[in-house]
Amino acid sequence: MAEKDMTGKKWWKNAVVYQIYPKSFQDSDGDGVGDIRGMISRLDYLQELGIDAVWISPMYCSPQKDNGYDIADYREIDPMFGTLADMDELIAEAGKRGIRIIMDLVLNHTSNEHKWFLEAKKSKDNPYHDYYVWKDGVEGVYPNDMKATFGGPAWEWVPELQQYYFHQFAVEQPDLNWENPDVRQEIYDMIRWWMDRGAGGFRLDVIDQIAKEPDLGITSNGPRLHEFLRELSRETFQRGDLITVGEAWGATPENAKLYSNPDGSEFSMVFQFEHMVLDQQEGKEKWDLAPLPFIKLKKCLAKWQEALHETGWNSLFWDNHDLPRIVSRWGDDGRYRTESAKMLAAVLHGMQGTPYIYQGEELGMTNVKFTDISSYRDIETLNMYEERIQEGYEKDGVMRSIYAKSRDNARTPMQWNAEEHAGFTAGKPWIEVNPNYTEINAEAERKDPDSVWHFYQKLIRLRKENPVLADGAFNLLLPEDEQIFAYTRTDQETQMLVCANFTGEPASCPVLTEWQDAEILIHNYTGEPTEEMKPYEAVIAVRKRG
Ligand code: TEU
Repeated sequence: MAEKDMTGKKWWKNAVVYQIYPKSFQDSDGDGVGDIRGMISRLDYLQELGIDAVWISPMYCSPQKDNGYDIADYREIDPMFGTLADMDELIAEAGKRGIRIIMDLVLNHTSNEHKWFLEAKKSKDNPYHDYYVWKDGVEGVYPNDMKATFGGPAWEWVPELQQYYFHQFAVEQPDLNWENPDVRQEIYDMIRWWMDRGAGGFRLDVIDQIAKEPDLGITSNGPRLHEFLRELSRETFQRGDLITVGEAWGATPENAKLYSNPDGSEFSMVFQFEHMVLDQQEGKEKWDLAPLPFIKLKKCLAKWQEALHETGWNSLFWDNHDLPRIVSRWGDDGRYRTESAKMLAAVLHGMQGTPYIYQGEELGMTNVKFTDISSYRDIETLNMYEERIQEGYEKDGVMRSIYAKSRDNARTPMQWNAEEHAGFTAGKPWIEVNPNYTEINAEAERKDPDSVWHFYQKLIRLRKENPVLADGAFNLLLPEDEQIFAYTRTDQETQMLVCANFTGEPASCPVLTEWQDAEILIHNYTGEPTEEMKPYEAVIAVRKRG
């Protein structure tokens, strides 16, 4: 795999990444949990789809309180997923198919079962004590009122030490102290170790939260953040030809230019989430649903396109393992499921940046509605349910929030075929399969040339064939239109039009008349597109400039 193409561009600017949530992708041994050998058996599927890299959520040794985002040993694979030898084989087998493996690095916190933490809580003079964030105090009087993302206070009392430790996520996920240079060196060493094993890139979990000053209530974008990131990058990533992506819920267009500085001093790109928090009540939690004015979404995406053009690099995504399924969120998972899934894909893949596809998105997989809370598995969902029921919220309302936003929407098993458990496992799946697997599954979609799957395959190919998709400037058309999402991408020679009806009603789009003579590259309805766009219709067209 060449480091740079002829124009000196980074390879990942033309790449499409696929995300695997290992617990739910493919089980090979019948224990109901996905594993590495299962992944290896599906590499041909991924190659056929045409993707360049796979980001895999954490598979390190972990007590699995947060499905692997609580790491107990960064240099071991959890036996549930396989062995280090399996991992080496996965990297090698993927490599043979031109696919790089992107590892997930959780560097903000470890598991409370990590040996560093077990040592740290033995005594204040233990060499590992300062690996974590502590505060002297008295039992029951919290250092301040900071809350943890998964519920409850962000401080946990350790009676033996008469101290609190700080945790932004679960109690079982103590925060690392990045101020301590030993912590940073241990981390760099571990990353280099994975680079030597052939990791092709890294996704960095909640990376905007590593530089914190909990005393001051600062947990995101702390003053030393970019200093730490530049050191991290220099000591590790810059020694290889990697793709790196930082997860930053607190990213703004301004700091995204630092994270994804074209000089390579930090990462290749960031995940920003501004478009993912628009459908919640301002100042409240994601569970507090609010209708989303489409124009807000469109303007938000356009703003990011314009801001990072030639000054940074976007990552493009609708879904991941923490988010509800896009077709249920902003499409129509009933009557127009296929059309709307394709429309959403076209709008995203037409933009500038590196697209990410979350497992099952290429099938138009939908949210799930388990009627009983006991079918849910996610710590965030379960803690919220408990908390809100105790606070007196009405159960139906809480369930509605779960149906709309629970992370388990994304975590039901991959739907491979119409056989029992969707072909995911021969055993009992750790979380139930979405009952719609008999209709929505990979086998059926691969046989059907008009499926969502084939549409994705085509979009991925388009990105390889049309340099304007990687480089072209973005220009939003019809900014005030309440149904149409239309934009152009323009470079020296070419202009491309992406035009989509974001609603289930017909919509008039005069732009399409102006583009009548252009070549249609992709279209989610049969027949010529006309000014009258059908529900969720989407078109990508191209013409030479002149
Ligand atoms: O997510 C970061 C994060 O902030 C999420 O907890 C987010 O707020 C939540 O999912 C929204 O519902 C990362 C990982 O992607 C997530 O799976 C982990 O649970 C979390 O970090 C802690 O490591």
